[in-house]
Amino acid sequence: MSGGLPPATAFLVRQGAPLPSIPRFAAQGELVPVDLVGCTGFTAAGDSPERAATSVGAVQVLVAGEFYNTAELSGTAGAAVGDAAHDAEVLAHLYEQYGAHAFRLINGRYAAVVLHGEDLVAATDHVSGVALFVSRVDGVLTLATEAKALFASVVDSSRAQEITELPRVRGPFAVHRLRAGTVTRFAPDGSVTSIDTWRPPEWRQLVEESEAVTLVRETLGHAVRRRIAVRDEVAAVLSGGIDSSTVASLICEADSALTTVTLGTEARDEFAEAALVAGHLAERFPAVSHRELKLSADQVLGELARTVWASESTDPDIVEYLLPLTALYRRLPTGTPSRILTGYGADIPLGGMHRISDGLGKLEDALSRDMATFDGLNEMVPALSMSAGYWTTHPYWDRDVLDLLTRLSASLKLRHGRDKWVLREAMAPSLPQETVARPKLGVHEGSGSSSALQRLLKEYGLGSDQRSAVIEDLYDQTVVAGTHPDDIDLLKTFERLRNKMREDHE
Ligand code: IOT
Ligand code: MG
Repeated sequence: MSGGLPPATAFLVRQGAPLPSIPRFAAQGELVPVDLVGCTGFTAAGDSPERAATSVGAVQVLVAGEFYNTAELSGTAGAAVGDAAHDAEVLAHLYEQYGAHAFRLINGRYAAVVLHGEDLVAATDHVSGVALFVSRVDGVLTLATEAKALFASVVDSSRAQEITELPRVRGPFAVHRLRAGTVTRFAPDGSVTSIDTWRPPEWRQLVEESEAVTLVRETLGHAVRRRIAVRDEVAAVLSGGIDSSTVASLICEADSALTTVTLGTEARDEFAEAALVAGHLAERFPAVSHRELKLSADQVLGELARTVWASESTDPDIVEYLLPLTALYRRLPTGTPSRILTGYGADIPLGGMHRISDGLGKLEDALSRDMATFDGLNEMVPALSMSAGYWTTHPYWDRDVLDLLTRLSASLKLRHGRDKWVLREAMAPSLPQETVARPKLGVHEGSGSSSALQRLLKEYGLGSDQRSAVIEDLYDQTVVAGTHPDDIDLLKTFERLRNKMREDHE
């Protein structure tokens, strides 16, 4: 990962048959033909996309994204894995030994396709950190990391076949999503079978306060270190809240140079809170540089179509969270390192989005619900930042971290009147007291993007329950019909929906 990006961050591959056109991904980068026998396809948008496809013996593999536990894997799986030059080769060697169970060993942020004998096997990591989609037309499978590339690859949609074993994504014909933490095998007779590779733990581990605090700090520190890997410079998107400040601090402790960037608008910003953290870190670690990016709330809102296009998400809350981040990635100052660590995802296993007053049972309800429903929301897909040329990675959703945080008892998350207590306590020695004690402010609140969207809806006479209609309409335009977000007129979209609503009422 010399330049900061994985070899490839997007691919499309089809069994045998030629593609009607070269795919277009939201992830930006040079397209390279996939070099696998019996397939056509392209990889894109990485440091060395040609390295994303490889074969070892009779096993051919294609990988987008990266693995984080190759050091541990070589200890378990032997010299061939240890000597592998890149992740695709690691997977090929693992697959030779373990078959589809290879995916149970890997901790990463990736989507992969394996061709072995007559079988095609497809998988994404434990949380679908890189999403993967599949279509079947006249029995021929096409797989891609972005659904839009599949919608564009089907010439005659009447021939698209339903794959009943897999969830379908929104659209006029069958395009399916591979499940998180699952390996799916497509046999030549059309049968589709899956094995689980990860499930959120349901049990709760009872550990002492101090042991929990140490575990959290060590596990997170390790996840951050393996996301830096080489001592290159990295960036962190910093709100000055406990989640991203923790990541920034652990990056510094791993001896990496760090650029922090904070977004604010005229409506609201967290500049003071973020500057406090960056200043505190810079006292101990001189290789910290901090930047503030100020946009208007309208500029942020102007990224709505791009956010939907890149994330392919239709969940209105998720799109609201991702909106300011999309705006930020797109306008990062030149010279920002191409590898960005974020604090995204911390609030899910730690219950940060829920009210303290609700108590432990309700907190567990919320945790179970969130851990059971994230798949398909696409909140961490790489296209979001790769559409601006940056690779993001999320230490809180590292497999080991997520596993640990989920199974810690709720009483460690909600304790002494504090939310996310165990994380705050773990970081108390490293961060300003004010940061450790800071209550949560969501990214959508801190940037004013929620209120800007509400304002626009109101202006067009649309209720806040119409958020979904707006987002689905943008999805249909960009993901299904393939219109580039720069060619979408957001106000016209609102106008059209207003007119449609009026007609429906008449
Ligand atoms: P929030 O936790 O506020 O932000 C997520 C990350 O975005 C932060 O950790 C930080 O790295 C970055 N960020 C936030 N604000 C700024 C800013 N002003 N400037 C620069 N970077 C910033 C929503 C949320 O509240 O985000 N995300 C939750 C919940 C996800 C819900 N998903 C689900 N239920 N499946 C989260 O856990 O991150
Ligand atoms: Mg957070």
